[in-house]
Amino acid sequence: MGFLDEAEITVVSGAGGNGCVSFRREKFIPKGGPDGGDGGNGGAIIVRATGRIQSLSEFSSKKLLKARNGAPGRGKNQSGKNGSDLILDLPLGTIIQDLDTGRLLADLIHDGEEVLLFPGGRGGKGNQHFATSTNRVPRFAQPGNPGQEKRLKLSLKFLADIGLVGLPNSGKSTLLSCLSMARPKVGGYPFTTLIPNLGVMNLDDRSVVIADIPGLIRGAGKGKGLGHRFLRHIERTWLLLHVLDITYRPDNDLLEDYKILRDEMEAYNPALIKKPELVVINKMDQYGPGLRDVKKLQKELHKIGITSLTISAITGEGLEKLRQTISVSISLQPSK
Ligand SMILES: Nc1nc2c(ncn2[C@@H]2O[C@H](COP(=O)(O)OP(=O)(O)OP(=O)(O)O)[C@@H](O)[C@H]2O)c(=O)[nH]1
Ligand SMILES: [Mg+2]
Repeated sequence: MGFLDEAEITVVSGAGGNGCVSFRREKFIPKGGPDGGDGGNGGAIIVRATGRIQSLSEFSSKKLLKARNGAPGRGKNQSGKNGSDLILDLPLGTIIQDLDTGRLLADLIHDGEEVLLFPGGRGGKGNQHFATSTNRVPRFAQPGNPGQEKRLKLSLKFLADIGLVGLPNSGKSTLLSCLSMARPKVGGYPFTTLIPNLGVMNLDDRSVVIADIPGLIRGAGKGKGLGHRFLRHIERTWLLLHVLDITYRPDNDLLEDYKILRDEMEAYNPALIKKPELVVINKMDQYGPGLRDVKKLQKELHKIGITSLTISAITGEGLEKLRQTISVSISLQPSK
């Protein structure tokens, strides 16, 4: 199944069942009182967050979803059964809006969290409730209330702690596989990653979620490469790892590569470049004559206030230091 992070669906809550008009019929009691039961309530629309799914792809085909109607009441004061609720399991980080008004209905950020979007129609009362001293034979009952129909917009924005950004082929996915159990596709060509990947890193006593997104190039904001829409999945992170490839364009300025990416991030959402960031200079196993002087590069980065680390995601060099540095950043974060 493909990856989908936006979907529009229509949901309908269940109608309430009608109340019943009925009278007791018992031997030796010719005129029994009213005994019509109440209609059951219609099923509600409920959304539930789950960490088991990471895409809205099932909604590419499921566009109309309905809760069940309540059953009508019956004689002998029997109430109709309530209609079952429609529970939509959505990935963590899904934002649910009313498509027509734009109103925010829910933002699912805790695993297992359930939010009732709107209830079903109330069941109607049976005629058992309507007997009075002046009207002992009420021949009417309440109808059930109808269900509601709403168009919803679902938008997924991953709830990751750390985002991996960088030009294509810089080694983001390789790094994700070093830091977590995730095994994203890795390839020696640009745009190997076509959809975002999530991995979980165990660090000290907590789990840190890392998001790896497709590489960005200059002009991504204008649709070049895979565009920049995947940046939404790092919007909720608190730390960015910006991966630079030391072997990339040896005759060129790596600082320039760094800036290209920052400009693209800023154009998408200026808040992105205000996030704490660590620059990770990768592929140091290939470091040698003809490549950019890494010490000088680190000094230049330092001058503009950026901490950088050198690693090789292939040999593992520098990864322990990286984990420690991430751990320090975590301890500086206000607790979640
Ligand atoms: N020599 C060396 N190669 C590396 C290192 N890290 C990654 N690579 C290689 O670089 C290539 C690209 O790696 P990926 O992890 O797919 O890069 P990416 O940044 O995820 O690429 P996109 O998904 O296309 O943006 C692969 O051939 C990797 O094997 C490293 O530390 N040293
Ligand atoms: Mg990749």
